[in-house]
Amino acid sequence: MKKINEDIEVLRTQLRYHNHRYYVLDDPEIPDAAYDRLFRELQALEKQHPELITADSPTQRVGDKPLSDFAEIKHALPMLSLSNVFDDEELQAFDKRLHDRLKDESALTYVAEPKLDGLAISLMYENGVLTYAATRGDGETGEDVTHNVRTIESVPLRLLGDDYPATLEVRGEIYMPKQGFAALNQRLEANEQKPFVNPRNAAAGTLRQLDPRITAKRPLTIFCYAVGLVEGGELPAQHYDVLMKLKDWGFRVCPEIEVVQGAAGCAEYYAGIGAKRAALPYEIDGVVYKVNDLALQQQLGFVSRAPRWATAHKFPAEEEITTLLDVEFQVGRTGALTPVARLEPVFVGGVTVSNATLHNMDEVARKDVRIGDTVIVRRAGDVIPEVVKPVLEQRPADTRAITMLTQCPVCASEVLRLEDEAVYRCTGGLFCPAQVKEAIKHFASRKAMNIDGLGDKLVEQLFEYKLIEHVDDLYKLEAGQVAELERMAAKSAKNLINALEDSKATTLERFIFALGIREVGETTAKTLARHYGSLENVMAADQDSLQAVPDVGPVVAERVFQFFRAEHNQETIANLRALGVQWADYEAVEGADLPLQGKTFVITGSFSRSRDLIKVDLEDLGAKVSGSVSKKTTALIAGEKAGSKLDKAEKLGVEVLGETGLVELLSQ
Ligand code: I6G
Repeated sequence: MKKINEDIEVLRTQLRYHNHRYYVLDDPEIPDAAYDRLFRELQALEKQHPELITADSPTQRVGDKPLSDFAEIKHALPMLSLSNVFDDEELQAFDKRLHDRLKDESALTYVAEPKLDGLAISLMYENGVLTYAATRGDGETGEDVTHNVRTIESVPLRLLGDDYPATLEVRGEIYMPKQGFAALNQRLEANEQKPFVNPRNAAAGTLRQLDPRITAKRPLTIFCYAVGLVEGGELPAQHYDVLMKLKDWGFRVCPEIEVVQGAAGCAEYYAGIGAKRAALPYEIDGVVYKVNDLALQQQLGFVSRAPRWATAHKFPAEEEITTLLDVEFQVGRTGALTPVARLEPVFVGGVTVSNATLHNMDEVARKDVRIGDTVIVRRAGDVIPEVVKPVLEQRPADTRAITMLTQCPVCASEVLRLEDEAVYRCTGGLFCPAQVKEAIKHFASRKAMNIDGLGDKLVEQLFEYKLIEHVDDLYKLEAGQVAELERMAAKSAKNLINALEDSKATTLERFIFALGIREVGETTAKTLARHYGSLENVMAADQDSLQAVPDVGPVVAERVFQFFRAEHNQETIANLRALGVQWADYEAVEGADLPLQGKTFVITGSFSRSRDLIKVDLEDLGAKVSGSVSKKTTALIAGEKAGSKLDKAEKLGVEVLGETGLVELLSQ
């Protein structure tokens, strides 16, 4: 029996170690299959000897019975809230208050951390074993959510090391990563269940599940940020060192945390995290600054249930309410008319917004928006501001319906909606200055001719002063003319002429993409270039030939065919070539298909090299690389830590290749 108990403990220690590597450090040491083997071995031993099962065993994360209710837990120490600052001035005032109170002029050292948009949690450990987990509740008393928190793999059931205090309360934020949130909502929608509005609600809803088996299936995780009650042990004297200690004991601590100096250091951190915000894998709503020195924290104390030594610097709200004053229509490159809301200016997402897109008329109808409505406007990150919906409860009596125009607002040509399209279009084509201007912007853009320095504003000016009327006019520009424009001078004009000159040496796929043929994006342009080898071949292709190109359907074939039949397009192309635009042709691969032609792959997880490079390799062999798994997927290329895409591939019976399989595929 002693031997069995020892074997069980060895397995538990190994499993805890690998769990920590995988869920906390994001750095697994062994493959999933090896972990599963250890896990099953432990399960088998515990099944034979149920009397040896302990609550902190890695097998005991999911209970098997739903609860009927949540019990209440009185916090050992109150869970406080944080004061807020909303701008630099308030941040300076916060810092000054601390200096005044401490009667010390020298810069304070702060720990700056992202403020997660999740749920505050208190985790209590006695002798290194998790005894309960409670929500914040009213700060004095929270709800006992131990059964659910135990299912979160990144919450240790037993602490690592041996220098933790006998009683240790750890506080942190439970949250749902953005990717897991998207996958969960997809799953809910596929099962005709209501999706969650945002990751915070999803995390809250999941944590307040009475059935831990449901929680266990949802991708919750934690960042720990402070300790509460500590008895029977010593902690370091600086907050940052406490966080590092928490890491040693097996807790997940946010990797973005930094030690900064003074209010200036805080402000710099805030700007840095703001710039990174959209790319972070989790939602944050601001940053938190805390005085690093715990003795100073104690000296500063608390005021009205919030610590004086910490504050949250909130990001500006991403949604605001304002009035929709009018709607105008913007004409795009393909003639599509986009309804644009003119708004009572409102400060949202850090800028003043007076225009927001309404996308198209179907969206206008779906959202039931009218001129005069009070509307919710959203601006998140660098995304174009949009009207989310009207506040129907505040609709005035005299609102007006938004109606489509019958004539283009720029060239007065007729506006039509084709049967199979969601948008209305101006029928003016290249007669419409708005469409030509947008076509030139597209031609100059990074993924097309990549004309450095020729941004939208400059195109607007060149157009306004009639220096260009068609794309080929760009290559007739002279430095002297350009230097006359607003915000331009001799040097910037010369740079533009040089950039135009550089852009003349291009590739066939870039040139095809730059032409702005409807429905021909980067990928189709590349496919056409590789398939036909030369522009002459693409121009001469009939619709049957075009439809035989992988991923070119009847609509794209028709667009490409018609584009090259139009005389003005032929003329523009001839002019561009005469002005020096050139590329190297490919060997046409028509008929002799590339080895992976017609096959579609999805790449997920992490590999020994970047996914972009793998994509390029596959595409060079003629494959298509898609973002989502479907029945049509040839195979899923799954690296380490593949998530929901792997589940979906397995469910649909799609072949799955690991990194070795990929290497074999490419070498074949
Ligand atoms: O609500 C909170 C979020 C994040 C906090 C907090 C925090 O630190 C990163 N820290 C404290 C001390 C409190 N609330 C009270």
